[in-house]
Amino acid sequence: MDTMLQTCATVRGPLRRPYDVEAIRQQFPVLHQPARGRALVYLDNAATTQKPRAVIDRLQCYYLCENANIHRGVYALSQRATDCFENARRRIAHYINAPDPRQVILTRGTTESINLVASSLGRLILRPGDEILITWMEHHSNIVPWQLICQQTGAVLRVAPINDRGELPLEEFGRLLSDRTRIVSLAHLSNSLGTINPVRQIAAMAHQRGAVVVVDGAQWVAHRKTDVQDLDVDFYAFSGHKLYGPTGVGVLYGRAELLERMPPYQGGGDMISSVTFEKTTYNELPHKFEAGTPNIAGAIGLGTAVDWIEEIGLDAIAAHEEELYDHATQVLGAVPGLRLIGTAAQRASVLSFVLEHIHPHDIGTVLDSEGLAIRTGHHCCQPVMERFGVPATARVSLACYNTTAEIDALGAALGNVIRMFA
Ligand code: 7TS
Repeated sequence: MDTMLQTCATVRGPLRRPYDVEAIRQQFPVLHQPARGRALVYLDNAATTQKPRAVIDRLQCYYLCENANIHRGVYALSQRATDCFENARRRIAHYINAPDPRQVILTRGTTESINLVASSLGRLILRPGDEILITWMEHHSNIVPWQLICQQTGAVLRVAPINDRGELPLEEFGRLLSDRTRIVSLAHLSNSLGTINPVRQIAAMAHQRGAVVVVDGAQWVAHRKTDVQDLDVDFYAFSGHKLYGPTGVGVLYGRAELLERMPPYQGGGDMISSVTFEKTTYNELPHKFEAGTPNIAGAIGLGTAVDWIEEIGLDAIAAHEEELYDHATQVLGAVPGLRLIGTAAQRASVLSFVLEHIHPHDIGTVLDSEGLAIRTGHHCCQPVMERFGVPATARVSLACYNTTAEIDALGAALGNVIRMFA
């Protein structure tokens, strides 16, 4: 047991400076297995990232020596699990520069975080005829929850258009903001186009009209620094699994005054202060929004994931990924008949494309036969596909462990696709 506990204390990854992509790759066991008889080239990081050994070990360690339910046991094991869980919350709060860990609600992921705001804030502030403004580039999980609350409250969903490069023109966005706009919700980084939205500027515009600003940070948080105070947004949602952490855990950061006023999202254990059949009073933040036993191991694993990222340094990761992105843009640009979908001046991490006369699923299938994992389809952004007049795209998305050699392998494989379908 002593050895196990010792292991638990030392699961963090070693410092790597300067950027040593091979050393980083060594920390990802899944990357070192063959795919279709070749070396796996994993380029579907927008769907989910792989997990470093530090995170996998931390999960194992939790179940080996710390597992107990939290916030309720007087015994040592439960107190230890509670400490680990709350410590993870503090590390996550630090990662996004939240002023107080009480403003970090642990959810199942981005989808649940957005549903929580839509349902709870929506019930608090929306009246018939009020407006919610989203953008044309949103993931379905930043569209459908707002449609649901519109149906329940009589509010109206407005959609800001995007241009042919996949950017959000701010003049048009500004024209759609009105005195009826109560909520503005948008992606920080688009999962289908790679567009980076000027969130701070948009938040300032929305706040001038008195609207609450919700940001879907699912694709942003693993690639660039996130400072929710500097962005001055009211809510910020993301998923652990796109951040080198476990699945089934995510975050909703919220402004304290709003979270205090909002009604609970779900009822159950841990979210109450007292219950009688006549009246229930609710627990304080963040527990008011965390009904039932949470994903304890997942949250602890996410705490380790953000530590792991901070040890490498997000600036170093961003610089590496920018280099890769430029290289990928060149490699894809040299493929005959390839059209990039999403050419915003500010973009990162995601490259979506179509090839003349070849269906994206065929591209994906041929690439898979050569060991390359990319995503093909609508990426849960059907309105984006409609906007660009394509049924689907092929999408390459980057992470800290990808290499220029992998991008070259992609270029060669796309050459094979073209030869095969010529
Ligand atoms: N928002 C954005 C911008 C996303 O990219 C995704 C997932 C979500 C929300 C939902 O996240 P979840 O963790 O709650 O599922 N995007 C993708 C993708 O691009 N491919 O697979 C999932």
